[in-house]
Amino acid sequence: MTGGPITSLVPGAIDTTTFSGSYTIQQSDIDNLQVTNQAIVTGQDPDNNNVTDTSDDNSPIENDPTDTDLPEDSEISIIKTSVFNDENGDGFAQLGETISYSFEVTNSGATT
Ligand SMILES: [Ca+2]
Ligand SMILES: [Ca+2]
Ligand SMILES: [Ca+2]
Repeated sequence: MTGGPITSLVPGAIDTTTFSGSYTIQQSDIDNLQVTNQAIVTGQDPDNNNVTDTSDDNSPIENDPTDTDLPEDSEISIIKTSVFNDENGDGFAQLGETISYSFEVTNSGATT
């Protein structure tokens, strides 16, 4: 976060420009499909006593965290390949000979 401090705020004044910030989304956030956090503000009254508040998402009198929903991107894919095992080496398939299968599974989405 950058900005501040706010040098003075008269009664009724609202400051929306001094502070700003960003957060870099982590894999755990993508897996949770949400980022939740809060800010705390501290000011000094005329007697230099601290006055403080914990942020709310929509009200000056509540203290709910700010939730940011992240769009889900979950995808998976599989490729299956096969090899004929010509176990007697004669170039033909006989009863009892086998086919081996291999599987390549890929997480092609953004969530774990
Ligand atoms: Ca609220
Ligand atoms: Ca609050
Ligand atoms: Ca054979």
